[in-house]
Amino acid sequence: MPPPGTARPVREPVREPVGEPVLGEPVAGRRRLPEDGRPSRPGAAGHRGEGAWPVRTQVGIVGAGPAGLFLSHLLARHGIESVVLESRSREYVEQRLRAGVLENDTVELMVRTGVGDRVRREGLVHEGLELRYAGRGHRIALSELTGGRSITVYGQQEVVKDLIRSRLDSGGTIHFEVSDVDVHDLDTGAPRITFGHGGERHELACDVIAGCDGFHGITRPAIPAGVLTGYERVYPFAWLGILAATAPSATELIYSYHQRGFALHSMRSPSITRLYLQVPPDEQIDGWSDDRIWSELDTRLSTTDGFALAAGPILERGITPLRSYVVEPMQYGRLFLAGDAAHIVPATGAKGLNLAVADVCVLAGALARFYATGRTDLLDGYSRACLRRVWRVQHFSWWMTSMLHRAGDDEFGHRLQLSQLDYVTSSRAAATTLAENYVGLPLPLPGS
Ligand code: RFL
Ligand code: PHB
Repeated sequence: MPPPGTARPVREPVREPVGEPVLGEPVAGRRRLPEDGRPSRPGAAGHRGEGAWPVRTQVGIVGAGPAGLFLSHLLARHGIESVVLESRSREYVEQRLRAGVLENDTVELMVRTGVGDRVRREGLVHEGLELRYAGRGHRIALSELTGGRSITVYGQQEVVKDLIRSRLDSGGTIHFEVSDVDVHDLDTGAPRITFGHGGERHELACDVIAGCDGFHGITRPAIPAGVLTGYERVYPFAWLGILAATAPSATELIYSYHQRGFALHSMRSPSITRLYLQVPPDEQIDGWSDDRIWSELDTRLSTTDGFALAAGPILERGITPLRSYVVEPMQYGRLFLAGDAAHIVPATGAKGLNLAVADVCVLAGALARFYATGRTDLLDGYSRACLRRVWRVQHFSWWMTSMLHRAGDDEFGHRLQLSQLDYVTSSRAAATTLAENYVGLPLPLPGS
């Protein structure tokens, strides 16, 4: 077996014999959601104008991040048509630097649904991680503790590239650089999306709208006041993240708790390192020279046995706030929220993208059941089904964040954190709890 952290193949794909319908062609046996008792329209997406703009689809998806793209991909496998509307350019979403850790079943889902070739080839499979404190490292054997499950380090923008290519190659519709997206008639059987492009307004009639437009999107705020309840925790720190052109200094991720604050050593490839530092929430990036960043990382990642951090040219840098947020319910009428549009987790648990994937697995399954049988039970239970996992992941992300960040001069809290770290790194039961959550709870995978 190769050493942990090196690229190696994930299990072989189990492909399902599902045909990909071309957008606009009726699919045999497809049903439409009834529109308030009116007979549903024929199964084809209509087009108008120059023929490039669909005016009708089954599922209108706002946002081409991981949630929207995975949803469109999964729906297509069930023969359900969708149109994805994205405010940014294709280049922008394919370069946006974000997540790096994919759970076991996120990768498995990609592989089993035919978009996993590159993640299997280029992703770095990790079977453990390190918790570092008081100058010493302690390995959490993720795979050994979870019956062989693992995580894969593979950039979010690579997942996005893989999904966009797959959707477009198989005839899917994604419109980039649309403006002024708005959703209407959500509490009727015929919701609509309006948007601008090239100086013209367009309208898309849908059976269902999926709000996959992230935390700052327009779908959640379009729900009438009084329907949703938000639950939030804001942390008194942020992360300063860098991408550096230097080989990782260790084969596994290192989560380090230090008197001066948290630091994280991660990576993107054998020659690119990703590193993070805890900073105050209002920190300005201008105050951080390259030397200051490397020196602070060096201090916070140092060990008594001489760990050496390799420095190199910094390719990108940015500051991200840490926040926990959940909205309940995740549905209003024919609008279903998924991913960051419905919840945010602090990045310490490496969960946001993975949770977005879990939401859209539930939504795709519920829509597939409806279009196949006419039953709405899974759609009606969408929010409840998602929120069970959302709160588990919220707890894990909050717990990792609380254990690993320095909160002012709270000496009592500091000692509690050391005690928790000591427990997690010495008790198999406690380490298993971390490992089980970190590699991710099972997803409803096709072929299982
Ligand atoms: P996204 O990715 O924000 O995508 C939403 C998309 O909607 C578009 N949009 C609109 N489109 C049309 N009309 C509008 N009005 C629109 N408004 C917005 C946006 O342009 C965008 O393309 O949400 P989605 O799909 O729910 O995906 C969520 C993930 O992106 C997010 O949770 C993760 O990046 C979080 N995260 C991590 N997650 C992990 O699972 N593992 C990790 O290791 C991990 N590390 C991280 C992270 C997030 C980070 N930052 C920068 C927030 C590390 C960091 C530093
Ligand atoms: C990353 O590689 O970007 C990364 C890794 C682990 C985290 C968050 C981000 O918890």
